[in-house]
Amino acid sequence: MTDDKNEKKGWFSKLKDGLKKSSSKLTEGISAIVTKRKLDEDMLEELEELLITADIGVETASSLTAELSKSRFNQEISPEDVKEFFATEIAKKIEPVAQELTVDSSKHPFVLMVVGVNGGGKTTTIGKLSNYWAKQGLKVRVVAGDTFRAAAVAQLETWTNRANVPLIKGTEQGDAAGLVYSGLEISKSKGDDILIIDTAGRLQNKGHLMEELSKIERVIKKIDPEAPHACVLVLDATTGQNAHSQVELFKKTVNLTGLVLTKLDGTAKGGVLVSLAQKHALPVHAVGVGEGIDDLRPFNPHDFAKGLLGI
Ligand SMILES: Nc1nc2c(ncn2[C@@H]2O[C@H](COP(=O)(O)OP(=O)(O)OP(=O)(O)O)[C@@H](O)[C@H]2O)c(=O)[nH]1
Ligand SMILES: [Mg+2]
Repeated sequence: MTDDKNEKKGWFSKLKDGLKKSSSKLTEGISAIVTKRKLDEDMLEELEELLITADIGVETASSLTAELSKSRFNQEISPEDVKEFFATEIAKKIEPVAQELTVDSSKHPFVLMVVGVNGGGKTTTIGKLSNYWAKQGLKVRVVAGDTFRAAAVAQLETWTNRANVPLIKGTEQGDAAGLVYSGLEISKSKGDDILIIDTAGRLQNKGHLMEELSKIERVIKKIDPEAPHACVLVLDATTGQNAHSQVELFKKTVNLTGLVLTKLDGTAKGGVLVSLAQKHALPVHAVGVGEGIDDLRPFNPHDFAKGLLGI
């Protein structure tokens, strides 16, 4: 998740490429709508519909077009002007939620729990984060709290091996909360900086798995009442508006502190990040733009908004 200047350009083009499916829908739409020279009611209405179909959310879409109307109604306008205007306004809207996941160094360890539905990208994100923090010289350890799915531990181990961080494993189908409890004890005794807890993917209809999550949270608190210090929900951007119900669902079970949005490469639904930011006011820590170990980056609202509008 580095963000230094040399890498900045490469990273931006990667984000822009990733968002191409989302942005081409918007830019082609804008070019098709903004054909007349002066901004009128019809154009505004069509632009609003276009923004809604790009998953930006109804409220945000109408507020963006209202602002455009206020500043440019009946004035000459080009598709480029509209793109620039939307990119600037979107960046302003999402700026408040862009907060990097910071590790509180006074905690030993800083406990990070990672939750989400099946296949959202939890394990992959943990692999990327472990690597990032380990490279910074922090002592990272991971607990394979997904004891539910057979191949889960092996998959996680591939990542922790790559990142060169230790992994705590239990038995298949074993008690996840028990494993997390002993994992945290070990981590404390070793003086780790960070303990990351992977969990099994779960859906609403799997009540026992949701209950298991709150149990994990409870056993962590027995050792450290302030932990977990962060509980991040990993959301797959390709699910579009469905992401909202996932946030609501997990909020009910655990104390969510932030979001990571994965698979922004190759989705036409990247706009959902804007409506998520508006609706839930949860920090967006990072975005995933690929399956590689370096394909997780801090969420930069300006880059994202530009990428979304294909600028
Ligand atoms: N293209 C792309 N693929 C990703 C990204 N993040 C994760 N994936 C892929 O998504 C798939 C699922 O990722 P996992 O990390 O296994 O997801 P999970 O949430 O741990 O899944 P479960 O443990 O089954 O709940 C894998 O094939 C990953 O390589 C991303 O940012 N971009
Ligand atoms: Mg997993």
